[in-house]
Amino acid sequence: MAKTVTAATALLGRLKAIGVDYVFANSGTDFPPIIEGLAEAAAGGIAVPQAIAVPHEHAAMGMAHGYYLATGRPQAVIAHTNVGLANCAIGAINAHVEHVPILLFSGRTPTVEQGRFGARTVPIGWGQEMRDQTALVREATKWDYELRFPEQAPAIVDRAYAIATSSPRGPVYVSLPREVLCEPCPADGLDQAPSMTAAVVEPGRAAIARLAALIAAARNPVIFAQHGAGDEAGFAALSRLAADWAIPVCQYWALQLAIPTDHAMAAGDDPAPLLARADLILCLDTLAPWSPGAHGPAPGCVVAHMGQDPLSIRSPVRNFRADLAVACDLGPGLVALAAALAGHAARDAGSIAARRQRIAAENGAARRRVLERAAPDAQAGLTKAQVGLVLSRALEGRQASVLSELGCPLAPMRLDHPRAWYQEPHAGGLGWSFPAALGMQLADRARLVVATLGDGSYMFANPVACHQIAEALELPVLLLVLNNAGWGAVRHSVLGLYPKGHAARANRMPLTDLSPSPDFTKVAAASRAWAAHVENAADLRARLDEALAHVARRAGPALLDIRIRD
Ligand SMILES: Cc1ncc(C[n+]2csc(CCOP(=O)(O)OP(=O)(O)O)c2C)c(N)n1
Repeated sequence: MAKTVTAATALLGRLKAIGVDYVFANSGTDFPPIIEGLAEAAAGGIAVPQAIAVPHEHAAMGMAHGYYLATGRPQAVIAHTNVGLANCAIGAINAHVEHVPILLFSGRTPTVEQGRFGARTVPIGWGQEMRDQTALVREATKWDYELRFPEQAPAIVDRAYAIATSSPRGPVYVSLPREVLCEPCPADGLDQAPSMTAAVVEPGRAAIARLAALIAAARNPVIFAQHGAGDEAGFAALSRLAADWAIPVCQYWALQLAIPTDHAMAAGDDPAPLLARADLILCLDTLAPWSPGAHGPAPGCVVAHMGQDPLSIRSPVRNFRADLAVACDLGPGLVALAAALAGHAARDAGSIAARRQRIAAENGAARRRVLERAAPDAQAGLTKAQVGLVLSRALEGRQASVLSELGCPLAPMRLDHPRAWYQEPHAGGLGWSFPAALGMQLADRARLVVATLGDGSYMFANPVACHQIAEALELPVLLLVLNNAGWGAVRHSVLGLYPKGHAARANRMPLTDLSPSPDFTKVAAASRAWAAHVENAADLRARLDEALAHVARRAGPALLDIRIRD
């Protein structure tokens, strides 16, 4: 008779075989077959991913997100039935909007009340029943399925992985009924290569040629970038083509770095002056390249988009002009574009040189103003920009990744490589940066990973759970909590809509105050992290250097609770 294992064991073994390193899991009564499966695999010599107990599902999703950003390889999250899945929902929303593939699983309360192995045993078996459990995350996933038969497990894993990693990428969800996980599945072939490959869209020759011709003919081309430049090669290609063709690159609400912040063509984060004069705009993977209520391209301006989902097909409403939409990954797309542009002689080399000089002078002056504004002021309290500038200087010469979630702004920082900068997803599901930093650090233990985040974002991250993970997995991330004892972003949003309203005139704005602020150093210390307060500009650099020295010793995480104004 052919050898069998349980469906749970087969699922875990298959995950490992197709390249999943970690299962971030938060277990429950649906987990006996999974936990037994891990033990069965160990006893039977079946390789499985490393299973990590994560004390909150939101953290598990954030870790998978961060791990993918660092490696380009999706990981698995397994949660407890509908309740665990509900806690995964924000992570799924964040990942879906950012095209981050994650293999999300959760148990399904046993279908039957008796008469089958794995049937319901305790009241939650009834309490966790739902008519449509998948509805909790369906809108935030590309594809979903409920495992019906045990022998489907390996093939479903292959299909889930291939779909998640196909363009446009994103999370997928599979629900796992307990009885099915307990049933036998053939063990043969679990270690075979994947049976299905991802469908990835390559840059089309004709579209790239047309884009290159448009750029070569434009008088004032402008590039908007929000998700970096794809990969190392794309990053280098963008820097080169922006310099060669004198094209300013605007990084408005940028989640990743597309061009070094001090590159002569790095045009900061304000779209307005660039939109006013552009006759050609290339949007690189931009969900919302500017704010149409505030400004937009001039009449007659041609707008092109490039990215794995250039029209953002999941958005019901998104009406940015698109004269050309090039579907491809940014890295290969930018390399192809640079090559196509190399075939174009500049229409008028003299005018391009003059344009280059003008743009470089404008960008240089703008950057000097940003740096002046961010210069620490010993009298007034610290600002986020000031912390960013000091952090940037402290990081000079180190290969660091900085995450920002309502944390330090990009503008005053000097960052120059494609893995230098990660901002919170455009979906804005807060509590992202702490666990994402943990995932990045897990993927690359030698790297310096710094998360800068608001005090609100820190609390959204379930910090006790995240510190537990950092200690348990020995992940020496550095956290800078920018503490204004409130939700500044919400306050600013009220002021934006009602600048002279009642709330603006009142001394305290309702629903934005988080005072008294907890002592976050004690939260960190509860898991034996190094932690200190920073009250003013004078102390910041010294404390930062101490914290950096601590994480450099790989002695565990460090946290600075930094008092900021506003
Ligand atoms: C899960 C979630 N809940 C609520 C919000 C709405 N929200 C956006 S910004 C913000 C405040 C964040 O506070 P903090 O991290 O301290 O940064 P600050 O606004 O003070 O700069 C809130 C509550 C959100 N984006 N996500």
